[in-house]
Amino acid sequence: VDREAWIRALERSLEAEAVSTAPGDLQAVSHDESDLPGVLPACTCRPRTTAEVAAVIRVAMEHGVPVTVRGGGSGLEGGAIPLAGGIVLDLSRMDGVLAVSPDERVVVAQPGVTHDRLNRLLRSTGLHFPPSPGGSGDVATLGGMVSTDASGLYSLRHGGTRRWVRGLEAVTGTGEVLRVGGRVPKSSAGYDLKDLLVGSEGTLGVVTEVTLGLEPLPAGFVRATLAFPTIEEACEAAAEMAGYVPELAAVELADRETMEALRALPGLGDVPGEDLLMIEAQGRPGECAAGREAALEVAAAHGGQVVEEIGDPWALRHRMTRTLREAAHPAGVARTDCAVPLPALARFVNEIKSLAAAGGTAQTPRRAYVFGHAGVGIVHCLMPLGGAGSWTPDEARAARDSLAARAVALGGTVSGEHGIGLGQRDLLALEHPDGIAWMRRLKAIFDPRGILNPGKVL
Ligand code: LAC
Ligand code: ZN
Repeated sequence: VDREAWIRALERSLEAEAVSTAPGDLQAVSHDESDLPGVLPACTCRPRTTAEVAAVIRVAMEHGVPVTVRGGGSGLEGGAIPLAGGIVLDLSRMDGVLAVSPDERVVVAQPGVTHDRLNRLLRSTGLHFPPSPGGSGDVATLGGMVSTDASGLYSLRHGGTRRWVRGLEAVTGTGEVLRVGGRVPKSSAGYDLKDLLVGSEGTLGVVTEVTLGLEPLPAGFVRATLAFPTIEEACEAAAEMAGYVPELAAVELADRETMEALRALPGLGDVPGEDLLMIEAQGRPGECAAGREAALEVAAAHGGQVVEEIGDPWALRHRMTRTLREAAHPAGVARTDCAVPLPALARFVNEIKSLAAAGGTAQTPRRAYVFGHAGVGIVHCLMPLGGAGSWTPDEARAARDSLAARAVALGGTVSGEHGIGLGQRDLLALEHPDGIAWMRRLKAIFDPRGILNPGKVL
């Protein structure tokens, strides 16, 4: 009865067709790209304006209904799963690019614009929004990227989303519209509420508009794939390149197990079965050549050699996450997205391999696929829960916990880029034993009724 009351209130606040309780619509927003179990909400709302978002939040507040915001649904830690039911606020219709200001190198856009679409629209200006979420730029939205401070391949040169956010508009859990930050690249005016909202995964406010800084497209780039005798050598070379070769915009690691899994794909040509680094230098031709040469020199000192026969390394790179997950279908994968300081990278990756080797049998060794953004110390370890080399869920959870603890002990983080969401919630206190209480206090200020994405992050 109560449910009917608040759904009717939503229908009065939005266009009727923007509110749905159709089973197919609920199913579609019940999960993300993680393998965490989905949860059906009671309804979905697809607003077009900030005023409509605020209206939804006010109804939710009045009736104590949980609200889970959803962008492209490409998150990997369950941030968009409507754990407590209630309303899914699907922002995909808020997909307008509101203003581009090339002289200022700024764009203002709604949160539902996808990463790739924004960059396509900007192409004629010669500018772009550099953080790239790897293989999911076609789906990942600006709002979603802001909510996790998403990054990817180019984080070595361009950082994560946070570095590019100038200003935000958000609706808080009180239903108030808040504008934070601004347009200029730098400000010292008071507490930075913008940086608080970036990475808050829909738990403090619903981002309804983003102002982003932009950068000129690189003058050019060169890419190379390098094969190493061992994964330690690959990691050590990555750490050295990231430190000493400033022309490099990306230094990506992929271990031989990952490459073997990709070999099974049709149409990829010769996929080397070795531990690899994939690199990209950006700049003018001379800078690209210098970067490539310096990287090859570092590689050679670690026994690394250029793999000539492989084409564009990113064609392989962009398929890793989805391919490994599909190979473990339907159970899927457990994953880590820890980051460690570069001098500890090889040691950390070795610990992953030792953990994998400590279980399974000689006939059926457990697989731990390792790849990631080695240049910034981010390591994705994917543990299949089904198919070849699988782990039991308990084994995978124990491994994930122990790797997270190691990453923190080494001075790293439990989440380099995917966020805490639901899947990594029990790890946050490891990293922020004191900070977590302050995060709870902030949450209570922005969302006093606890309606925004309950059960996530904290
Ligand atoms: C990647 C995603 C999983 O690096 O972050 O492929
Ligand atoms: Zn990644």
